[in-house]
Amino acid sequence: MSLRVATLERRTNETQIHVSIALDTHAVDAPPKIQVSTGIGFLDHMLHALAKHGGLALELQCRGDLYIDDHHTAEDCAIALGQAFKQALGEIRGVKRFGTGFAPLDESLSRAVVDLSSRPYCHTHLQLRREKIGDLSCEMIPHIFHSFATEAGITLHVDVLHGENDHHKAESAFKATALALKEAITRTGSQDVPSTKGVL
Ligand SMILES: [Mn+2]
Repeated sequence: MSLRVATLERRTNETQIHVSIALDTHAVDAPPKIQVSTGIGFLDHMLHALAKHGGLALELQCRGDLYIDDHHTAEDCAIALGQAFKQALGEIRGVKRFGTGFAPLDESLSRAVVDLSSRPYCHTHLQLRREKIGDLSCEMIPHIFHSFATEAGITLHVDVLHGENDHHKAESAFKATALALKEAITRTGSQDVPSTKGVL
């Protein structure tokens, strides 16, 4: 069975991104390589957590127009990651399709639910109160989930159920999403298309 991998370059006047992703890291002996460098420290931290707990190998480098602000870089990294994820996943066949993740981080608890539906939709309820965490604007965090879900072609619901510390809330949200994705992309061993319609 072929390993699910993708590499892509995404270049605009605002950002230049290289991303490589591998979904089947359990099939490889070495620990999955995760190297994220976006120029936004907290975004690196979140994408690293997403890859680590999603069981993904991920290389993502972005050179963006951070002299403007964090918007283009954060959005475009999420777009590129979503595109790479979709490309690596390929046809939705022989996978669980649905995934659920709960992740606490101290006082914060998040829930994420994923459907590899080919129907892009994203709901987020993150309860963030600060303007920024490090150099990442809090308003960009739901936008990252939306951009990723849209480009990946998945349905994604992410809720911070409770929490106090915004760093914890955001990190638990990414970890919960990672766990949900990891379950959804798990191979079932069959070649079945997990839909009554016969196609996803
Ligand atoms: Mn942290």
